[in-house]
Amino acid sequence: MERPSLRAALAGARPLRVGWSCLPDPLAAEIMVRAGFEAVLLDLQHGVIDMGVAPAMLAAVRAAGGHALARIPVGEYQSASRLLDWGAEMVVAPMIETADDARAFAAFMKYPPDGQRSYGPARAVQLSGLSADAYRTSANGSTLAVVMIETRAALANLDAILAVPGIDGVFVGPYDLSIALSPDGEPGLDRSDTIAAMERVVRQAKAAGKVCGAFGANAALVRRYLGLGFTFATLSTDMDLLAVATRAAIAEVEG
Ligand code: 3PY
Ligand code: MG
Repeated sequence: MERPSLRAALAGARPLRVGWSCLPDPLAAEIMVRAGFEAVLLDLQHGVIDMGVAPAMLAAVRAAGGHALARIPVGEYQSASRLLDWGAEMVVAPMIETADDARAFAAFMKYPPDGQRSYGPARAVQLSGLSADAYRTSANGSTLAVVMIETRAALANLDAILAVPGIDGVFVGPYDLSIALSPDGEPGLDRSDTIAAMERVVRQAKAAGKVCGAFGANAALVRRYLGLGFTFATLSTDMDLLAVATRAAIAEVEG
């Protein structure tokens, strides 16, 4: 049976299970898929992953049957094209604040006439199983350009950002967003002002017909954010899962 596209999977009956990868290891990313994540996001912003290891990680996730997502460092829009070339199906751009930021990102994500993505997707073609022509003509629609909403400016400019052609969705970073909203720079992942802002993002994104995701630091927050109506919420990180499982295993032995 043909694997559904990421866009179709995101529109499914239940939210996609999405893992978060910081460690630069294809095997670790593959194991997360085999253990139950249907998609894994490679974090090139805060994780240790770089363009040297990302291609092998994207391939490992996809070979195990998962969808491969990636987050670029702040403002490095040219990396978005490279990650698409190596098989990313969604690219997330952090700290987008204005429609101009979103336009600059979208230009690197979409082939002409929609944008200015340069042509060279040999590996993405291989991983897709499509012909080169079929990949080229479907890529603008099948790969997703997702902007992070995590500052006061981004909230203020949200409708203008959502209206930028080529932007397929938004992704809330609740750490940065809550720090930005707090008068004393304190994070608060389920603080009432953070939740109210996230509800607003969901409402506006859905009204614009866009995908909306959020970073979920743990299971309780994932449930909370999905309850607000987010299309998907990523669950923890590989580093945290390893630490949590290690503590639990030691506690089980030692009681
Ligand atoms: C945030 O919460 O600000 C993030 O970017 C998650 O990594
Ligand atoms: Mg952030």
